[in-house]
Amino acid sequence: MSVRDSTAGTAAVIAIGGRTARAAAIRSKASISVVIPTLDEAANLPHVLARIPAIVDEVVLVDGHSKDGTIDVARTIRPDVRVVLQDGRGKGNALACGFAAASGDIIVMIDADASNDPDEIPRFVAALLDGNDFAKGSRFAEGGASTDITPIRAFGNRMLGLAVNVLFGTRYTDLCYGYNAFWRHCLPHMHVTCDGFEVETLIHVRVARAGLTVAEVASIEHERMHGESKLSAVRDGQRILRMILRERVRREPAAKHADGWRPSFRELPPVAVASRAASVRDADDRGSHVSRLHPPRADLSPAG
Ligand SMILES: Nc1nc2c(ncn2[C@@H]2O[C@H](COP(=O)(O)OP(=O)(O)OP(=O)(O)O)[C@@H](O)[C@H]2O)c(=O)[nH]1
Ligand SMILES: [Mg+2]
Repeated sequence: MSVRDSTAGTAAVIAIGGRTARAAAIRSKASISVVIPTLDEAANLPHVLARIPAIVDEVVLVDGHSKDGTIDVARTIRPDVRVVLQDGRGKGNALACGFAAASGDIIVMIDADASNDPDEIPRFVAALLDGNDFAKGSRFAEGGASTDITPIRAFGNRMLGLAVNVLFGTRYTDLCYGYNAFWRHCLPHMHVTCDGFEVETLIHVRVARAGLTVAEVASIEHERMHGESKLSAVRDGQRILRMILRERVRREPAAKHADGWRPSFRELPPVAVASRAASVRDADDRGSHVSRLHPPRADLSPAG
């Protein structure tokens, strides 16, 4: 099925409830990773992490060198969170790093500002288990909504979405939305190489060009809970438009170059290792002999 047919299944996808999705996910044994990009989201993160449903196997937080204690907050609420430091700048680079680090069969991308509801994850997963390659969140599909988007952004999103639909033969109802899920096999086709907020557009265009099956999943976006948006409607709108035009003239499939490229992210050691090393260090500092009874101190610097 081509992407042109993809939204035909929207109603069915929307109708699948959380319990059905959970049961199906358990039956399918597909593992699920959630990738969350963060830049100074310490105040919002608790509202996101605490609501991640139990069907999720792994949470990968990709931090852009936050200065507000985002990583500490994440580890306090969810000690098993994997913390990755992005190797460049921007949301696009953060997601590329998170996708490279994620181990799940299914990968869900969700914002950290509490505007996306983690309770919707089972419905995205259900769309994938239903046979689709990519589950694309939409605030404008039937059942979707947003109390966050401003009129100017809604207009820009609509115009850019129209351009993509005309140029790539898609039927997307919402182009610039960061809540999506996909099977791992989509990654080479997405081949995320951009830095900024044009990342969702790049993904949706490349997925369409690769002929993958996309189902839109109605989603309700809430206002960012705390802090400031990092997006600028004019600057990022222009970046998105340039990206659409670049993709339109690109001849080769994105996947052709995907093999030799991987972002060089760094992952912090897990909390258990860090705290064990800290206790050994404390013991050293007190002049105790504990350090001789334990393995050498773990390297607390980020793993390469
Ligand atoms: N790691 C990382 N995350 C980022 C960066 N820029 C934005 N983010 C995260 O990407 C997500 C979306 O960013 P927002 O600033 O909320 O952008 P937006 O959702 O388009 O804008 P609003 O609707 O106004 O909130 C949030 O979780 C941010 O913390 C970055 O440079 N690095
Ligand atoms: Mg936001």
